[in-house]
Amino acid sequence: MKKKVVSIVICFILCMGMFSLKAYAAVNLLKDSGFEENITGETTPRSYFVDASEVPAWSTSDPSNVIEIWYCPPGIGNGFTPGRPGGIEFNAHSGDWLAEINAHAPAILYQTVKAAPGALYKWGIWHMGRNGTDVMQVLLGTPTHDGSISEGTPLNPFESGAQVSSPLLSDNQDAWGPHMGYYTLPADFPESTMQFQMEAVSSNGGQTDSIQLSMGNIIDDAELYMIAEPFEKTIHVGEPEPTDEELADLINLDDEYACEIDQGTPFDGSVGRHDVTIDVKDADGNLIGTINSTFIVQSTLKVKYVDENGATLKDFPAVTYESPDVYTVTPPSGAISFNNTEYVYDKVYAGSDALTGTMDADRNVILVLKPQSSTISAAAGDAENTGAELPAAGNSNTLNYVFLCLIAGIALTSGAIRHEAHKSNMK
Ligand SMILES: [Ca+2]
Ligand SMILES: [Ca+2]
Repeated sequence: MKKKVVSIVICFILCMGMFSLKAYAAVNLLKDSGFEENITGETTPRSYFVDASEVPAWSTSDPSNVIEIWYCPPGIGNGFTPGRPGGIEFNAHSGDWLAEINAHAPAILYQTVKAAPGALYKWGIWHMGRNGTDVMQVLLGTPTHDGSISEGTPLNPFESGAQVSSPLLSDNQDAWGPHMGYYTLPADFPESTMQFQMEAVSSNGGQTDSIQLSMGNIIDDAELYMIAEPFEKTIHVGEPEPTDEELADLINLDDEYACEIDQGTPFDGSVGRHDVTIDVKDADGNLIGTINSTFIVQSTLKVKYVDENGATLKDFPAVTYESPDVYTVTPPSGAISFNNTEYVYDKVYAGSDALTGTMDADRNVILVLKPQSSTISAAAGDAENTGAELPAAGNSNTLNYVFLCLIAGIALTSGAIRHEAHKSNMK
């Protein structure tokens, strides 16, 4: 019975640990996604051509800087019936307002948001035809739109970068069409911001002249979510591989998705830098994107002096490695004073790591010092304090440097030496 209680307590603690992971729900990066926050103050069902400043969240490449929005609350008789063939009453998908991509001329309707290179995004839009079947595209990427629009040509306005456009999104005037997709911003994306753009491709059954393009492609409820982002994580050698739940926490994964390390980039936990690819899957298990991230696995070199009874004489600051380098600890060649007694090196302590080896694991090097005979002691001085007895021997500059620092009892935190790149940040 007692065992059972203990098991339940342990399970509870483990479960608490599991649920303590950060819950993360992505937020829409687009402001005023449904055009409700315009400042026109209008309440009559009809269309309005307004300066973009009256729809503050949105921008347009329209030469006149005009955005077209319609006031058309849901419900029969509340909507707006454009004065064109069809006589169809339109209602907003959400709230009271919707927009047409183009006002009087072909243009791009867009927002600029902060860019997170390497991050996985989800975009979404509700779309409807006006006089027939209309076709649009969502474009994501570099904010370098040059303002030139070719009539009716599916555009990639991101001429200067490797960006993405959605498939052609096609809907008639019978119902709102929901559309969504995923996009991973390149890790080397050069800008600090990116744009979410909407473009009319054709109107009313494939017509592409500027008059037709300026009518149709009705939209509402634009969405752009960042659902996962890359990380660089430092861990210690021997720590277990992160669980999928911990990985999800590291990439700030939206709660509705799952992730795992791709089998093509297994994580073996050895000392060094490990780039891993993390597969992100939707609720149905479909791969929707990958996140490239990095684990840095560290090891630690600790050195100490003990006397013949194993009592500590000096404990040196630990040195951290981020690659499996060769280390060498050089014993003191002269006498060292502790508690008014002169000591000299005797041997490596039983159970100590060797004086030299590789940092593919934590290393603890323990040197036994024994009291020096009185005649030698008088001549040797105090090497610890003066540094006068430092040995010249060593297998490389790096190792001499490590030794010097160990003797001086200082942390390895600076210095223009090649070894520095392998050490921890020591924050
Ligand atoms: Ca709306
Ligand atoms: Ca229009």
